[in-house]
Amino acid sequence: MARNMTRRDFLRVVGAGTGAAALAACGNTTPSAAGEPTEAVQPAVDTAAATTVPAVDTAAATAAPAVTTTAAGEAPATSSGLTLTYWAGLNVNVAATKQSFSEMTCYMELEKATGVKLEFQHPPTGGTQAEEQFNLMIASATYPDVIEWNWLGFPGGPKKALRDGVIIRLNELIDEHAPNLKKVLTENPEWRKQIITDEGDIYCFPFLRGDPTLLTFTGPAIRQDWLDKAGLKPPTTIEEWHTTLQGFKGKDLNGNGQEDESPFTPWMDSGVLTGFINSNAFIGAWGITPGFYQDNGVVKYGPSQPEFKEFLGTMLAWSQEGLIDPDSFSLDQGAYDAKVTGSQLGAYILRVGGGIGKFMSLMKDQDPKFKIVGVPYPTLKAGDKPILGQRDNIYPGGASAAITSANTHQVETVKVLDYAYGPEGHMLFNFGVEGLTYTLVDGYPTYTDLIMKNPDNLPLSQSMAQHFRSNFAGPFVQDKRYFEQYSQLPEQKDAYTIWSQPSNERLMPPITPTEEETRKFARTMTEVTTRYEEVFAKVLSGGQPLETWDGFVQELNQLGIEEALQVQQAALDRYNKRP
Ligand SMILES: [Ca+2]
Repeated sequence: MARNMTRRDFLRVVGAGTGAAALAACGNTTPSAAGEPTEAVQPAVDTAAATTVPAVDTAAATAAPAVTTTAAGEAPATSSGLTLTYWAGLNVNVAATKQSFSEMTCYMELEKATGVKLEFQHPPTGGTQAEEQFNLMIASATYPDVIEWNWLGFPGGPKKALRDGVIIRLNELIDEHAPNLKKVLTENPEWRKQIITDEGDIYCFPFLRGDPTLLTFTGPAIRQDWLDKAGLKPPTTIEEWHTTLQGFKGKDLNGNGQEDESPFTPWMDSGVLTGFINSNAFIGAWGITPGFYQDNGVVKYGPSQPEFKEFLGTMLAWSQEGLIDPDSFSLDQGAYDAKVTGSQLGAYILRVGGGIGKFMSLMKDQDPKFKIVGVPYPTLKAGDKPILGQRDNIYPGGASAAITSANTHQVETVKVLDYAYGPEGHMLFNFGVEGLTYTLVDGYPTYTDLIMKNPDNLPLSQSMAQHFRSNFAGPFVQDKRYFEQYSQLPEQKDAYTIWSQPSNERLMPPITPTEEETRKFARTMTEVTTRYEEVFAKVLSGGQPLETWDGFVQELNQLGIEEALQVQQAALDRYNKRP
């Protein structure tokens, strides 16, 4: 049995919000899961000695931007210039048209504003290559000045990265030289709590989702035009879902004369369990999640709970009635996309951008009636408010910038990184340059046609990524006004609103297990996760009876689930006591 557990696996099994965190970790966020990193620089170089740390918009005044007029990309490290090496995953949307972050408008402007040049080092994109390169870099102990990474996923957590001397503690540096981030953290103590270690150390310039509306982007969705054809209303309870799916069955709702439709699939990304894991949809009706969650401060594991069997039994009944697509056990993304766009599915678990937005735009010419809408997370009782859904943490962990121990220009680096958290940098990294990529309309930063109706016909995710980082994670505070324009369809906006209803108090915050705890946890969970997915799919497909779930719950004990729970509990307790 494989004993190695990747960071992504780790984050996934840890629980809450992990789907997005894991994705963000390697910079490969799907557009919908986007956090978008922005970055900023602050003045620099030869002003290092100065303690002024220009409040954002006074940057020009204080920074003595000697390099300001130098053409971007060629700014030599003059006596007034400084070059910092900066390792970061190259987001796929940037990679579509650029070789490097240095070609992005925001970084060219950052250099102008600060006089500091960032020399980017990007690992190859795709698969686990970024992670492999990261591991090699850490093993070699040869570090660039700055590393963007998901430090929550570092083995042993950020505390270990600090103790091993990979990166440095930033508390004092931020106090003295990063007034913008300091202000952000002071004004938002809950954000601060998420980004520090259990000991209170600050270790990165974090990616922060600056508004609750940016935390939710996955949930149950359904074909509105099928509901209309079948004379049904959007379902709100598990029972209503049952009725609706039955109402879809055998109706030739795609009108091709064949019974080639399936009412529902929970398949997402990589498997039949993943949709539930990514969203907590359906299972949340029973008050539990498919992973670790907390119940008034006590950590529990969903699959061990009696409610899990009830949930699974319900899904099994749907499956046996032909309401769940039997191909759900063998789909891949291509086959799934073909089924959705071929109108062979009536309901799914989708993301706002990468699901509803993607499929609606793919189908808008082909089938103008094709309409997918988000529907509420189902509850057991009519009228109840759903308590569990998908919600990411404000600090999902991904693409946050740490200063390494090899950096000999710590103060200058802190100032550069701090720029993004001030008014000017915030605009630069979320919206780009006024007059070029946005204009202020009644004070609202409105993207120009260069972004929204790109002359080269680039998709929005790519036209944005040529200029700024708002649609992918990075060291800045993400602005909700980006998302308001990114989600162009009313169906996307509505889905967000509907999926944001649950209070999600049972989700886990971004905890940081110690190195020993991580090892212990992985020892158990690597095997648990494999068996869990296997047994779940077998029961749901009718390959083994529902009663065998009881045996699996016992097996969980033998595999050491209690130990994994203790790890989670200890980390949660420490989190709750953070200074
Ligand atoms: Ca048909």
